[in-house]
Amino acid sequence: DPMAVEPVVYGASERPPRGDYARAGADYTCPQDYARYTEQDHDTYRRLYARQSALLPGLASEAFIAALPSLGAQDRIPRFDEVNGRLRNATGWEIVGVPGLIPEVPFFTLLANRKFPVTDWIRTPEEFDYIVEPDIFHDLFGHVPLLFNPVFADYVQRYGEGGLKAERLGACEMLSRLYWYTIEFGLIRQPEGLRAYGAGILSSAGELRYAVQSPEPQRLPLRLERTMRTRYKIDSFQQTYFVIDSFEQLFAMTDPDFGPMYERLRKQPELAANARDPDDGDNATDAESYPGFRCMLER
Ligand code: HBI
Ligand code: FE
Repeated sequence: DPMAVEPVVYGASERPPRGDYARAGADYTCPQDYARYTEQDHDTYRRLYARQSALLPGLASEAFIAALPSLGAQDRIPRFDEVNGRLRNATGWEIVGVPGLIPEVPFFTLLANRKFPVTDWIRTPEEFDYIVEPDIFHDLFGHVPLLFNPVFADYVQRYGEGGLKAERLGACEMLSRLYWYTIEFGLIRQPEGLRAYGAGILSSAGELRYAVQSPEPQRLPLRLERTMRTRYKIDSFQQTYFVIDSFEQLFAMTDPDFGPMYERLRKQPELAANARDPDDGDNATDAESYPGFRCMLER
């Protein structure tokens, strides 16, 4: 019974998954049972959307800000089939309901087929400020807008295809770091400065300003091998962020076959989330190199 497979959760967590997986099919998807949402659920979504969208200017990537209105409803939980009407037209993607985190292979399979799994339950009001497991707000507000961007949407599908290969090569953990440091916590350089494009940053009230403006974390140019060696934290702000110049650059990085790289990486030690590596020296993009931060350092 496929439900017997415990869904993967980021990192080593013994917490049982929160969603009701009995509702899901063999591919782990389940219909969005819209009637199940309470007025409180819609109110939670409205308040999360209002707070988060007010934080975006100057911190979120312009591609994200431009695409956000495509989500539609702001004062209640959007209907997936309404979002899909627009999303299919834009990039051929669609969102499907899932009870929560799902195992790697079903997850990669959905992405490879241009289907993004969106958790169908929403956090309680008590969890307004922080929730460890992704809920509908994280998935819908954080992940779905950039699926309207053609280049980023192609990257996510390529990631899914790569994930199925990685699973066969026993390289899921390495590849999941690329997901974590791009799709979840990626930063992009714009002419005006750094901006966030990762869903984990964009759906977080606290981490959005921290990731873009704090001098505390290190920020490094995205390089596949450095990133796939770097472990990540699942329940605190990131200590390292990786920066890209464009979604085209990110997509182009997935051109080569990752097989030989995985072989090289297996022979190299992993790096802690806050590690400094000798090779970083000439690439470190620490606070000084971003004029925006100098003022903070001089304070
Ligand atoms: N499942 N629903 C869902 N959403 C994710 O983002 C997700 C997942 N399962 C596995 C997973 N992410 C990570 O292991 C990726 O790095 C593959
Ligand atoms: Fe996510």
